[in-house]
Amino acid sequence: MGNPVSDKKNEKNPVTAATEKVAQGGGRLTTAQGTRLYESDHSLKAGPRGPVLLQDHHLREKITHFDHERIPERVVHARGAAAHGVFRGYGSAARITRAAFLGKDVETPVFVRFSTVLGSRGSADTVRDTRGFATKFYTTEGVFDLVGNNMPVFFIQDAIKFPDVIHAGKPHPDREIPQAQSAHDTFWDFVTLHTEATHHTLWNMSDRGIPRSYRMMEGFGVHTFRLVDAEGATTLVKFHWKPRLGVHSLVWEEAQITAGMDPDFHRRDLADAIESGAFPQWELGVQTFPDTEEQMFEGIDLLDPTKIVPEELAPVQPIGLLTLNANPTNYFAETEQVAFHVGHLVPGIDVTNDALMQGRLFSYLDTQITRLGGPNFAQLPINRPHVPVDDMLRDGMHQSAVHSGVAPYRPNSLDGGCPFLAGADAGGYVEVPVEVPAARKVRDAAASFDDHFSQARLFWLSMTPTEREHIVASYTFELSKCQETAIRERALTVLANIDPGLCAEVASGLGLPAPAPTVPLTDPQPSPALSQLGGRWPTDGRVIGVVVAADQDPSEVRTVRQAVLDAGMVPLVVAATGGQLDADGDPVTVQRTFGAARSTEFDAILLAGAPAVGADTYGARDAKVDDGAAIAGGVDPRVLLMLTEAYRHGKALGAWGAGTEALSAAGIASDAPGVVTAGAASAALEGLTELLKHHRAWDRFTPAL
Ligand code: HDE
Repeated sequence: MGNPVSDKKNEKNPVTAATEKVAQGGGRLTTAQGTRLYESDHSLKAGPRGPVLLQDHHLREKITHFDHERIPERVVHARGAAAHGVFRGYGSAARITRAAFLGKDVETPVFVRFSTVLGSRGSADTVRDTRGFATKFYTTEGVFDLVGNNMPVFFIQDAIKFPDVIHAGKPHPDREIPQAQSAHDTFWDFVTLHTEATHHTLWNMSDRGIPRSYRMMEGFGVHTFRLVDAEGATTLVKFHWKPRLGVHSLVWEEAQITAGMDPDFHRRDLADAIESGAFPQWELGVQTFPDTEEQMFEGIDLLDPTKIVPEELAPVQPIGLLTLNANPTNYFAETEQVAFHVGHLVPGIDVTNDALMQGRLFSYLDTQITRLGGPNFAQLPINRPHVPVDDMLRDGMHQSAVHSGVAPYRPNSLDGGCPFLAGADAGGYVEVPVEVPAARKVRDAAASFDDHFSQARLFWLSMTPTEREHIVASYTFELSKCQETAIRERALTVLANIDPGLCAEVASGLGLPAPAPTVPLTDPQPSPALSQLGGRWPTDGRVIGVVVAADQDPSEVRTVRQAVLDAGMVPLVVAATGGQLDADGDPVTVQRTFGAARSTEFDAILLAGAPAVGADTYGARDAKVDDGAAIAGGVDPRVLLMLTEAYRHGKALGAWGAGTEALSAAGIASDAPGVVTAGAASAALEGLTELLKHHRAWDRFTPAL
């Protein structure tokens, strides 16, 4: 639309005709004004040893711009990684929503940003935390953002408590430690006083808090949304993302070592997978509930974000497929500047009265104004809708649109009445006219919100014994890091209210008496869907370390390396020194050395040989070597450490030929669970891949619980 007169004017307007070429593009270096530069390494000086001249406009421009390169990082979710992709609707949601992008075979470009919550922008990826899972759909009806997490519940039931929970989780205000951790007094002080946080805290303490990969996380919209069909009929839903690769986690020691060895572990994993063509995929699904006046389902309050609806009660129905297929070109322009907002909605998707959601509807816009320096962040390339924008939002910092109308108000006659409004029949967003029952103004919540423990207990009872062991260990670890005994004691009472057995185990680790529950224990039906164990999953993008000896026959290594690639996985050849095997023939590049590698880089290890003790194998050079220790079987002790560590972490190990000697030197029996030995490389890889489908060799562990 727009004013035909002013449109005409614009054809000749050099501003609207300005090119998009404003970024580093491989031509000549220029100033920001486009003037070519002949020199950029020396300031303009009064002689080679003289003072710098104030007139040096290039120096001033370069330094001034640099001085302002940083924008405020996100107050939460500062650390993130993102990717582009496409979402294809199955059409199955068409009966409950008119949203065009959910129609059959409709393809919509998306941008997805994953994040941790607590840490600063430079913090490690593998910390114990909730993960963000935010998706921007550039639909034909405007942008829809699904700003979710990898856990289906939240710490609080009302947005007004968000500053409290985040201040408690962030580093202590005096020393600003610890970074990106919940294992400290203020976090546990808050979550044990404010027991509505119990359910979410339990998810954080479970394996969900330390994902193996962003590609292997579930995502949840958390709140209940309201979908609207073409006739105006409504359905309440909860959104779920189901990863094609299954839900998998690190083990805690692995997460801790990785935080040091490769703080960018998840970021790298996502980018590498996409670059290698192992495109991550998730199915979007909904649990549906009748939109009744009380907004309850099977006794579960749908407006309480600390509650789930077990999938056994309301199955997740698939409605579309997300595929991430391209990495960002520029981290800052895309991943840092992307601005999600729960209020970015399209016709067919509406909100509910969840008080957490309602507060978020305010917060996201508000925070972007500070973070992105003004109200025009929607014009940034990553945030621009892929449909025409015809707003009357004028001026403001960093305005890059050249609004052409002369009448930025409605009604007007000067722009011919444009732009016109659109009713629902013309694609307009019309809020569902839900009844608001007559009520008194109160600062209060429904009585059902007082139940803080029954669903935490449901989660605990749904875990397998191995997963319960991990939960016991993480509570014990975290509470051991608290200085205040009173906080630990209070935490134990919370645990007793989840399960006395859990409480007793953690209490014994802390050396404290186990208190009795203070609420009656409920007897919920476990939800097996909450457990991560027991399935068999694709192995796309999994990393296999191939350990080779110096005198290795390269032909088998070459073949197995190719077989790993052909299976959509990533081989990393590990040897005593860098360089190439068979440099003169068809070379195989060594990607890791024993000195630089750590088992945590690999999902599984294949032993092609039994590497002899290397020339640099002594403690003064590499602290992984204990000079005093006897070296078993003449095998490099760093390989032995790699094997025993991987074994402890439940990782699949495979060997053929001389490789089997390295296994036995490490004290690992060839018939131990999760170990495969074979006469040939292909059989070893086949066995290893089968083991990897289960993620870890769970039968290596005997839980006591
Ligand atoms: Fe957020 N949240 N949040 N949050 N949130 C932000 O917005 C907020 C909540 C989530 O990759 C901020 O742009 C409030 C639940 C993700 O850019 C901020 C409340 C869920 C991301 C904000 C919540 C989320 C954010 C900080 C309590 C899961 C990262 C920077 C009512 C359903 C998005 C920003 C990205 C980011 C506010 C609770 C998910 C401050 C007030 C529940 C994935 O606006």
